[in-house]
Amino acid sequence: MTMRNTILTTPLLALSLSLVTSAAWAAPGHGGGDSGLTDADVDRTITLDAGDMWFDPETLEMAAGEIVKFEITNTGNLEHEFVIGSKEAQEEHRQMMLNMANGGGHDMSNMSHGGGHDMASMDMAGVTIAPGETGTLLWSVPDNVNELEYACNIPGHYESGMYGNFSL
Ligand SMILES: [Cu+2]
Repeated sequence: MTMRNTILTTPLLALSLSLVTSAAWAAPGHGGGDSGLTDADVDRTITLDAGDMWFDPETLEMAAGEIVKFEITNTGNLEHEFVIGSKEAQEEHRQMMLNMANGGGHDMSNMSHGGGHDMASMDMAGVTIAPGETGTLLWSVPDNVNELEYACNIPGHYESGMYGNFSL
């Protein structure tokens, strides 16, 4: 009896674990990477173009503490994402995207990934943008913004040069 239970529950457990993992990337959000921010808080609006394997501009000058609104227009023919995070976090996210590409769909229209031991460098915010669409993201600029980058982590895109840097 116990043997049978063990055999039956193992695949279910594996399934629910994978659901939890992708749910962490699908948004507790209402419209921004930092929950609680609204348009009324915005100090500056920054517009970017996302093309097929590039961002324009490739460098953004930021001021720590300001609240910015990114408006990213996808002028390409492919889906892209605009994700902010440390190089390490981006790499981790790319790995996750690869795994998801092999394992089914994902909804990252708006994600916020907290946790980990180093909150400042692990925190990520991002938006996924369909071709021809404009995505928006509200973000409070951290002190270490110059250590972060923005990137598209859809498999192959970052490797083709689809990322940019922040300067202070
Ligand atoms: Cu892309």
